[in-house]
Amino acid sequence: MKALITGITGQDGSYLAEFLIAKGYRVYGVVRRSSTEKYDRIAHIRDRLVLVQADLLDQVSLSQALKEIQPDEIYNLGAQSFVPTSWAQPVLTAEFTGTGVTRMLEAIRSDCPQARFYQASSSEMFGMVRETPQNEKTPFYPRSPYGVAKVYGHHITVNYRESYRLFAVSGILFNHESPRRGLEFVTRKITDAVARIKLGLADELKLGNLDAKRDWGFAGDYVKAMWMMLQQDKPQDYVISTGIAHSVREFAEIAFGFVGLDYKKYVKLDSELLRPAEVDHLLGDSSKARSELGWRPEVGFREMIEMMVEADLQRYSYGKLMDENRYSETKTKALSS
Ligand code: NAP
Ligand code: G4F
Repeated sequence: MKALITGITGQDGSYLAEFLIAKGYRVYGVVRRSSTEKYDRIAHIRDRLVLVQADLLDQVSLSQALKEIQPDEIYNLGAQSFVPTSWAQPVLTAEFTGTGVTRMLEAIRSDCPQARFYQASSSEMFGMVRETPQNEKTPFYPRSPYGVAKVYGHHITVNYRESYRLFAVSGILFNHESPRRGLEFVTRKITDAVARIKLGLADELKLGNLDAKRDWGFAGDYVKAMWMMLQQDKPQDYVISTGIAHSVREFAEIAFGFVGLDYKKYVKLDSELLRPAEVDHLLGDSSKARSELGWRPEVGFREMIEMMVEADLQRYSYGKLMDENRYSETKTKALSS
């Protein structure tokens, strides 16, 4: 089996590539041209991947890639995925995250219509939620240019399925995190700061809305659901979530608490980090995925936070000491004091 992944250099792309390689797939990853390569997240599997240059902004490059590779499965994870940037770059976000989906679907339609297609939709589409919890039938009310672009990507996927009978599905995934999460997202921003503060490299953390609530899961669990959706007899859309929401404040409390610190002493509120329109509370109902796909999350909230803090502590300890023995000693000290 051949799978093509856009966004392979991102958090989800790297976990999905690992998962598919372990299943025996030949994995092709779309990368865009850049003056410096940023392949950190896939460095450990680089020799088991085939990287192809293409861009969601460029129809010709997508068609060429599909024509040559003829993948059985296509996972469209590429996007401008950071919500605040979508206010600063609304048109580019619409192109990457919205119209890019149509370019990919058009390439599939003309160059490999038999391929199964997964679109990375988002709980951000629910925005100012119409009901709680949110399921596959909950109406959308996006609150950012990113959310609007994802709604477009979602509907065009459904439309191409219905218009051209493509096997095209949309996974509506709630927030999912990991040690590979980008440093600008709130979870990783917190765990990174906890590590730096614990090791004496920083003394405060500026955050925006501490009361926002998200249904946070572990990225490694969520990429399995993407694959499961493409193994079904019929193409359908699924919500993927844990069914439990926590606030940013609770996340910070657990992350700081894990290394014996009180978040209240370090977290400073910065009004510059508040958003023009906020999504206050997301909570997903993934019962359809649980009953039809047999999917369920395996890593819990606290376990995931601890994994992220540990990884950031290791990263900074290693960079600071550059010595294997002293490194593990410091890590143990940091965790036990
Ligand atoms: P991420 O870490 O920000 O990765 C985004 C990926 O998209 C990167 O590989 C990036 O490549 C690539 N990309 C950006 N613009 C592109 C373009 N024009 N052409 C081709 N590739 C492009 O995002 P993630 O957290 O892994 O999320 C994966 C997908 O799921 C995204 O579509 C995101 O919107 C969606 N999603 C994420 C979550 C979540 O909680 N993580 C929840 C719901 C939905 P570069 O390395 O070159 O920048
Ligand atoms: O971590 P965030 O930036 O993630 P957000 O906006 O929920 O978006 C993520 O999840 C979506 C799924 O619902 C994805 F589609 C999207 O691609 C992305 O992966 O912010 C989470 C919450 C927000 O309410 C924000 O206002 O945390 C709040 N927050 C408070 N202080 C902060 C900060 N967010 C960031 N990034 N930085 C802060 O300092």
